[in-house]
Formats: sequence, structure tokens, C-alpha cells
Amino acid sequence: MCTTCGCASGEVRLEGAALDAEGHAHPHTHADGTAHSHAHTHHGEHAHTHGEAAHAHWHQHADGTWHAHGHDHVGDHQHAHGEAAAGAAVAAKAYRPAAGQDHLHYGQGAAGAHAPGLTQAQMVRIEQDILGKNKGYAEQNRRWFADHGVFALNLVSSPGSGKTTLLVRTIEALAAQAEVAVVEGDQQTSQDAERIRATGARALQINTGKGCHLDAHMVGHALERLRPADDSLLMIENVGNLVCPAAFDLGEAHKVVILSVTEGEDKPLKYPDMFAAADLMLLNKCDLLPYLSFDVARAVEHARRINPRLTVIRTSATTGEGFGEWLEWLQAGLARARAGRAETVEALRARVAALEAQLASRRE
Ligand SMILES: Nc1nc2c(ncn2[C@@H]2O[C@H](COP(=O)(O)OP(=O)(O)OP(=O)(O)O)[C@@H](O)[C@H]2O)c(=O)[nH]1
Ligand SMILES: [Mg+2]
Repeated sequence: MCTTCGCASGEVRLEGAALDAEGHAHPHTHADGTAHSHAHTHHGEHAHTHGEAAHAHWHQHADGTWHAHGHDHVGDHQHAHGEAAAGAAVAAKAYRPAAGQDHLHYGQGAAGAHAPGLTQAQMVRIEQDILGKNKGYAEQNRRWFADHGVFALNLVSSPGSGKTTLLVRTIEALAAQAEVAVVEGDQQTSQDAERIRATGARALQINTGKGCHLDAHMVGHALERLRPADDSLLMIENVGNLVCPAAFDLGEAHKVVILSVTEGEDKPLKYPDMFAAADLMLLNKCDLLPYLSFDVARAVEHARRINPRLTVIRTSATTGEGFGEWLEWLQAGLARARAGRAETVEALRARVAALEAQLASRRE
């Protein structure tokens, strides 16, 4: 999972401006007396994990390359790093994958993944650190959405499944009923945000650089700029990637996974985390079914084997097939979000009235 590989700290840009770039240098001395230092840059969150006498460093160099390595220290120490960690002892215990005759499985340790030079325990700590911080930001976003009656969705899929095309058609179909704002996530370019703006809706582009997913911290900054209207719909189009965005809660009401029929029925089984995390699957590009051997029933069975509660809607963003059901699903969510805000406002009014009554009785 990408919480272990360093891509959580990419080169994030919001509409072209850098976000939270932070650089620093580490001067180090190893137990053997050798010393060297180098500068490297961290963007946003990053992790250094330390054990008793050993630790692993995972960081990005100024030239953009990443490395992670572990080494041992005895007693008091400073750290030593060299050009691309030359001379640093890689002491982290090698991880042994589960092995069969024709099969190596790197996902069966405690961390569920593998990164060279890191032990499973170190990886678990890094992941807990990153996801723990992300959870705090996600809760802030969720509270903001609730306070403003905003129905927020996180659209996740592999590249090219039709997310932006679906969004454009959805915005046009909802124009008379709800205000829609969009956060677009891509490694590079603002093309998707421009496609959304062409509909008249507001959109903000986040470029993640080397990062392969949006996180809740980025979305919080996007909200500060985009300020979706009260009682509106916020669509967050995640980076096209069927793996990493599954782990990151953005504070959304639902993850919506889009699977297009050109991708194959087996995808829910091969990439289960995403289908487990989603509440709705849009099976898109159904207009192409006559030309393919794609088996819809099998695809749905695979998805529900991973997530029995998954709602499935068959759509085509080009012909509009399935849009009636999709728009109904959206309207129901919008109504729930608006009712939640109305209840909060009502509860606050009642509280103010009670306090005023208390003050009045004290004055008498
Ligand atoms: N036939 C057909 N083509 C579609 C449909 N939806 C999208 N496409 C096409 O699929 C291609 C990719 O669509 P996008 O909307 O850019 O896909 P995306 O998921 O936003 O792509 P990324 O943002 O790069 O991950 C485009 O050529 C669309 O015209 C559909 O329902 N049917
Ligand atoms: Mg797109």
C-alpha cells in the first residue's frame, strides 16, 4: 500500500501553487565514526521511524529520488547519510514473502505490503502515523461538510474509466436542482478541472506530483479555496488509481468506485481494497457491451463477494444510460445532508433560546 512507499509525500500543487513544502538537512555520524550530511526535501507529511537502537529513514532527496534505509546505532549517536545513502548499513531484517512453487506473496506480513530496507513493524508504524494524521484531517472535513449540509463524494477508479465524463454529464443533469463543485486530483495537468469549468461549475485542481492519491489534508486546503455552497454537492475526483486512494478517508460521505466494462470482470477480486471501501459502484461504458465479452453478472458477483452491501448502477456517460437511478441516488444523499444541517441549525437555535431564557430569569 502506498502509505509505505513515500508517495504520500509527493509534490502537491493546488492550482499551480506549492503546498507545505519543507526542506531540511541531516548532519549525521555513524557509530563507526564516519560522518556526512546531505540536504533533502520533505513535502507535506513524511515519516521517520525510530526503534530502540535502530531506525529506518524514508525520505526524498532534493533531486526528487526517494530512498528508505534502516541502520543500527549504539548509545548516543548522530546520524550519517551520504550521497544516496552510501555507507549507511542496511540493517533492517529482510522480509520473506510467502512462497509457493510459482508464487511469491508480499502481502501476508503484518503490514500487508513490503518496502526494501524496512521491517514489517517499521512499515506498520509508518502506516499508522500517516493514516492517523489523515484521519484527523478527514474528521475536520467531515465536520465541515455536516455543518454546511454538503454531500461530499470521493470518486475512485483506474485511469480513464470515465470519471470526468460522468461528472460533466451529472453536473449538466443536476443544473436546476443543486449547486455542484468539484475537486480534481491528477498527478499533472489541469485539464479535468477545465472540462468541469466549461459546464459553468466551480472546480479546483490538485496536482499530486509523484503522489498517487488525494489525502484529507489536501482536500481541507481545497475546501478553504473552493468554499462549496451550503446544501450543495461536492464531487472529489481522485487520482486514477485502483489501489492507493482506497486507504485514504477524505471526510466524504461515500466512496463511489467506477469500473468500466473495458477493464475486465476480475478487477474487484484483483484490487479488493477499493471495492471494500466503496458504497456504490458505477459500472460505466455500458454502451460498449455489445462489442465486448464482458460478463456483467460475473463482475457484479465479484464485487459483491468483496463487499456484499455494495450498490451497483449500470451507466454510460456517453448515452446517459442509468442516469435516472444515479441522479436519484444523488438526490437522496443531498436530502440527507441538507436535513442534517437543518437539524444542527434547529438545535443551535433551541440552545440560544434556552440560554436567553436563563439570562432573562437571572435578571428578574
Ligand atoms: N464509450 C464510452 N466512452 C466513455 C464513457 N465514459 C467515458 N468514456 C471515454 O473514456 C475516456 C476517458 O474518460 P475520462 O472521463 O477522461 O476518464 P477519467 O476516469 O476521468 O480519466 P482520468 O482522470 O485520467 O483517470 C474518454 O475518451 C471518454 O470519452 C462511456 O460511458 N462510454
Ligand atoms: Mg478525469
